[in-house]
Amino acid sequence: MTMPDTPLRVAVIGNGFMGRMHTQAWRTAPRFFDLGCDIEPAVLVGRRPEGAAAARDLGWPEYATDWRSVVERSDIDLIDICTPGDTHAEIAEAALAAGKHVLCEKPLANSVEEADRMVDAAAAATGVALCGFSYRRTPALAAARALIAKGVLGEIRHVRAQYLQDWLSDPDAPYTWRLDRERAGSGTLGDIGAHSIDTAQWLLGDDITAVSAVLRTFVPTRPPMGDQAGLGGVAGAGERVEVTVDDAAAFTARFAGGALGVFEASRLATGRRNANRIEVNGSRGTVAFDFERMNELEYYRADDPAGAQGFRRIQVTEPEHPYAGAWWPPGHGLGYEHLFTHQVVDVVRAIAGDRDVDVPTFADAARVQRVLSAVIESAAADAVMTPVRGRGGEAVAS
Ligand code: SOE
Repeated sequence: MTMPDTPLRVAVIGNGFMGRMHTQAWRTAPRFFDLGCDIEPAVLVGRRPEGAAAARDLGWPEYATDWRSVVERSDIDLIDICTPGDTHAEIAEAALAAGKHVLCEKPLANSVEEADRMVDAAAAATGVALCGFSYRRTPALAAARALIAKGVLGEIRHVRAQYLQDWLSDPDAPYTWRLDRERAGSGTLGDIGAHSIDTAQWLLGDDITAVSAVLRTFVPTRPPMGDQAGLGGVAGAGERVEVTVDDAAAFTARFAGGALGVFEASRLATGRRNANRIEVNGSRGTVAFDFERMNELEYYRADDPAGAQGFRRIQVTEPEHPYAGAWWPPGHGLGYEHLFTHQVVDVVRAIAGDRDVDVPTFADAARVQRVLSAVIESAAADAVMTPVRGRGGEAVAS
C-alpha cells in the first residue's frame, strides 16, 4: 500500500445526523486504527450560516455554506457527502472532476440515471469513489460474510431481511426531507430498505435479478417541522404537509444464484427502534443477525451432532473478529457509531490502494439503486397484488 505522506484533508458536506456521525468517525478512526496517514478534518459545510457554532462545538476548525467553493479547493483531498439524495450526484460529479476522493452516503442517488452518471464519473476519475453502506462494517455481519464466502452454509436458499424502525409511528411526527420524494428519492425503501438490499447482495456475493413488491403510505400528511432533533423533532404550527414517499415496503426477490429473498422495511413498526435483521439459510447452516443486538451473531450448523443441534450465539467481540481487535476487551461491545469509524478505516485503506479492503463502490451502490427502481416499478404496476377471489371469481375487494 502507498500511503499519502501528508494528512488526508477532509470536508464533510452536510451537518445533520449523518454529518455529525461522520465527523465523529473521522476523529476517532486514527485514534484506534493504524491508518498509515494522519486525518485532518478541515471544513464542515452546512446550508445555513447559523450552523457555525455547532460546527465549532464538533471540533471543526472551519465552517462553510457553499459546497461548490469547498470542492474546488486545492487544500481538500476528500469530500464526504452527507446531504439528502437529491444533491449526491451533483456534488460527487463536481468533486471527482476536481480530483477529490469521494465518500457518499446511501442510497447513492435518487434514480438509476443519476447513479449511472456517478458510476461513469468515478470510472473517469483519479480519486476513489465509495458509498456509505455502513452496516457492512458491523463486525457480526462481516464475520457472517466470511463464513458464507468460505462455503460453510452450503448452497444458499433463503435470505430474510427486515429493517424496522418506529420514529414515524405517530401520525403527528413532523414532516422532514426524508418524506419528500424530490429530496429523498423514495421513503423507507431507499432510506433503510437499501441497507437490506446491499447487505443481502454483499453477504451472498450475488445480485437480485427480479422483485415483486408492495409499497404503502399509511400517514399521507404530517405537521410541519418545528424544532428538528435527531431524525425527527417537534411539530410546528401550520398546515399539514403531503408525504410523497412510502412508509413501508415489502417485496420478494430472486437472486441470480437461485436464492429466494423476502424483504420488509418500515419506519412505522411500533416498538422497533432500529431492528435491522437478516437471516441467511443454506443447505448446511444458517446465520442470523439483529442490529438491536449488534454484538451477537447467531449461527446454526446442520452437521452438529444429533441432540446437540441448535443456534449458537457468537459474541462478535474477540480479537479474531473483524474490526473488534482494535477496541475493548472481549464482551465489552460496540455501538452504531463504530460502523462509521470502521467505514473511515476502510475508505482510507482503499485510497492507499489496499485491494483486500471490501468497500461498496459506486458500481455496487448502483446495483442497489437498480433494485430500488425495480421495487418501485413493481409496486406501481401492482403486479404482486393478485386479487383474492370470491365464489364467482370476482375480486373480494379493490
Ligand atoms: C433513518 O431511518 C436512518 O438514520 C437511516 O438514514 C440510516 O441509514 C440508518 O442507519 C439508521 O436510520
